[in-house]
Amino acid sequence: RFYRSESTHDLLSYMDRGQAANEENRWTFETAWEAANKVGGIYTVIRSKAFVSTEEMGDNYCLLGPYKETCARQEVEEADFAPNSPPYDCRQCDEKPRIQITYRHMDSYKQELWDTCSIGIPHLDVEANDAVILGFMVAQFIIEFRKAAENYSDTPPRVVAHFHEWQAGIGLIVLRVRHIDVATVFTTHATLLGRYLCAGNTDFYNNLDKFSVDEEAGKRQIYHRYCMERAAAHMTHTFTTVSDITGFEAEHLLKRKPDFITPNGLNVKKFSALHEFQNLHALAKEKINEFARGHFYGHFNFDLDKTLYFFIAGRYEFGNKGADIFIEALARLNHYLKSSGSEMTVVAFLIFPAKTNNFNVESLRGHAVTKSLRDTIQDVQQQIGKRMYDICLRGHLPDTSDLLQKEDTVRLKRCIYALQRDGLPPVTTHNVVDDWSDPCLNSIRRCHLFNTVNDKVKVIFHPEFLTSTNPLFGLDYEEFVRGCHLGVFPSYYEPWGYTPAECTVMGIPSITTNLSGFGCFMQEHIADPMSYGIYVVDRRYISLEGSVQQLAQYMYDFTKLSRRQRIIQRNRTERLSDLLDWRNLGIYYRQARAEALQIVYPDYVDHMQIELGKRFNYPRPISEPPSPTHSRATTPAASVHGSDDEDEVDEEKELAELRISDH
Ligand code: G6P
Ligand code: 1S3
Repeated sequence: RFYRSESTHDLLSYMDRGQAANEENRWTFETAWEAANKVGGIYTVIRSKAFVSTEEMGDNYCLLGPYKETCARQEVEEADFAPNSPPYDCRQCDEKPRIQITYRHMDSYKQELWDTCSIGIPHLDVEANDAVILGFMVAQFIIEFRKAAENYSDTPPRVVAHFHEWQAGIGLIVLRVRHIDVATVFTTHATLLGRYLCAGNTDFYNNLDKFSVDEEAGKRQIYHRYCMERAAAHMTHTFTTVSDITGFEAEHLLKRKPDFITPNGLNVKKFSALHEFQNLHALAKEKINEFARGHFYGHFNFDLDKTLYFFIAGRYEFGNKGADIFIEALARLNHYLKSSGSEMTVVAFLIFPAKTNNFNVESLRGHAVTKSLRDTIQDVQQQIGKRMYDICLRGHLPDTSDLLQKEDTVRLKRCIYALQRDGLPPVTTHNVVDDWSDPCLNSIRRCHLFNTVNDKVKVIFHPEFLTSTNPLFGLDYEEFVRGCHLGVFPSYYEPWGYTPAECTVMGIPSITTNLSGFGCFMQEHIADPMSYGIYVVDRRYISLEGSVQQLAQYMYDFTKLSRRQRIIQRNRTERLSDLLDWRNLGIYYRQARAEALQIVYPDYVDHMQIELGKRFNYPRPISEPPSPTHSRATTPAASVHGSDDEDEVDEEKELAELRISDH
């Protein structure tokens, strides 16, 4: 049900930078705990959507969130309100904004919640207390703002207050119980109970209609949070979730079916030349190669030209994010590669933030010794160059013995000795706190993935998110993703799943599941996701063992692709970016707001009626699929666009454009 207009121009025509909104005195306030505060996926939703939100609403769009000093320093440009001009200055009475009245009102806030909604919030739940403070401050701000907006124009103000997830839900509840004349939207990105139930080995999807929700919430001591979430979902004018699968979950666990599905988009960067993102892949991969040289020093017996980088990343929810089946499938992949005599090596990264005591010495040492070798070689190279120059100037051809002198050999020997090590290359880059109970490390141990020279699959657990200041990689997350070959995200609980979506817009193939919002969305809109580099593991209709086998097989098939096939596949993956662009997907949020406005202000007319419900389908790619035929579950290779001959020509064009040599 993805809407796509005939031309981007039509689609963007309502994006007038707030002109219409300003004339109509229409405002949007969006509130999230993760606004400019990086915790998880909602941060990405808010941040990546900001561009289209302001393109549509201009200055009439405002984001609200908790003030976190360190995040604010990095994320927010402070600015003063321009005097006597909108946006309205709510500081009329005091020097400081009035909304700064905080914790001392906690008891009265909680009393109000109890009196109006019978929600009792225990004293010791800090996260819930923060949610109460944020909620009341936001509500108070919007109430003040609304009053001020009445004097601004002859047109009465139309305010949409949009709240994300339970932590922001109190703001919505307060506006509703105080009967404030604003239209409300509530979006849930995951349900509290769903996340807890899935993390606890429950057969979640087959029992969704059977859970006794109050009891389950009570058992997990989250009953009050659950009440906050459920009250917000019921009191809002329009309720949305990020995917059909979460909609289904909400219907059973929150007892309200969403009015809209608001799929998550990204702010897609378009390159002017097709091969530009391919070049970026090669550049970033070289940096990962450098990391691999350092990490595996002393056991570096594999060819980087025949090495593939796979990775999993996300919030550290071991089972929910599918790290359990990833490690299990890696062990099988190791076996397949060994027993088939494959030339390929796979280095698999697991990036999940966990508690650590910094980098471990072995990892740092590896990078120090390889750096020292590199520096020595550079120095020797320079010396050889000088010597060669002098000899040639004297009219002779240099002899190799004149060039490499004894002292150079000694220096190089010393470096080579330093490259010897007693133990194996570590499976983690950090000292993990309580590493005996860490689920990733335990699973790696159980599967015997110890990075021996005989292993064709090497694993590296990096228990920290990547930043460009990281001393081991020197890459930020985006660059790292570009340099990898395959993202593997076999989640069990994943309302949307930004990680595979990010891979897609960067042209990196990925593995997802039919239990993730993203995976289902792709299956719905693409005729043959696999030929676009989107592999969907079945975690819904087959056994756990079946899913592990399927995942291992997908990864194994991927290792059999030639470089040429990988390049073609990356091109195809990148072609899907439009599907995930907020310029296209932002429309759903817009519709959810329009509907809320129409409920509260029946005379409100949305002048830009946009038809939702048009289904856009990506056909099979125009050329032969890059996957080995036996791995392809369903599709014959036939083209939907023309004859096979034409397809071949297109494929040739594609390759010619890339100017690659076939390996
Ligand atoms: C990009 C570059 C090519 C390079 C290739 C490596 O396509 O433009 O020059 O050969 O990446 O691909 P691989 O899948 O082996 O990392
Ligand atoms: C949630 O964040 P998470 O990683 O805890 O919200 C994200 C944004 O909607 C979504 O992509 C993800 O699946 C959810 O799980």
